Amino acid sequence: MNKNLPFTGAVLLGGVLIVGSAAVSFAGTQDYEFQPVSTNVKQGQASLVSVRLIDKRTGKPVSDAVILTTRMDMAPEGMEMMTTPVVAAASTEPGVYAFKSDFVMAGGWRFKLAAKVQGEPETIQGEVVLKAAP
Ligand SMILES: [Cu+2]
Repeated sequence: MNKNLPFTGAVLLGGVLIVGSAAVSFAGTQDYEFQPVSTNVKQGQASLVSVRLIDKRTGKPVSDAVILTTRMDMAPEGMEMMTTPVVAAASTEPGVYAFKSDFVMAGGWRFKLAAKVQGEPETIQGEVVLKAAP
């Protein structure tokens, strides 16, 4: 029995290490959330879309994020392959990230974002669902 103890200890230690590092990164990105300023957007060219990035621990907006990637598609309507370009636009207030996009079809659009936040090693991922109408 004694001979098995060191082996058991090593396995336990390995398990703790893996669980520990996963918990740390998971907790970090979970602390942030993208929220639509408004879910309603205007159908047509160059429509404005604004999302707020908040730190859920404080409820405060995060103003120093760098948006890495964006994707706009019609997944909510079963048209995931239907995408439209997104370009950055002037922000209206700290913690709000503004974009322009061409909503060529009315209905539900999914806006996916990835961002880097100061002090957070993991990339923040999020998505919001918008409704385009004339
Ligand atoms: Cu469509």
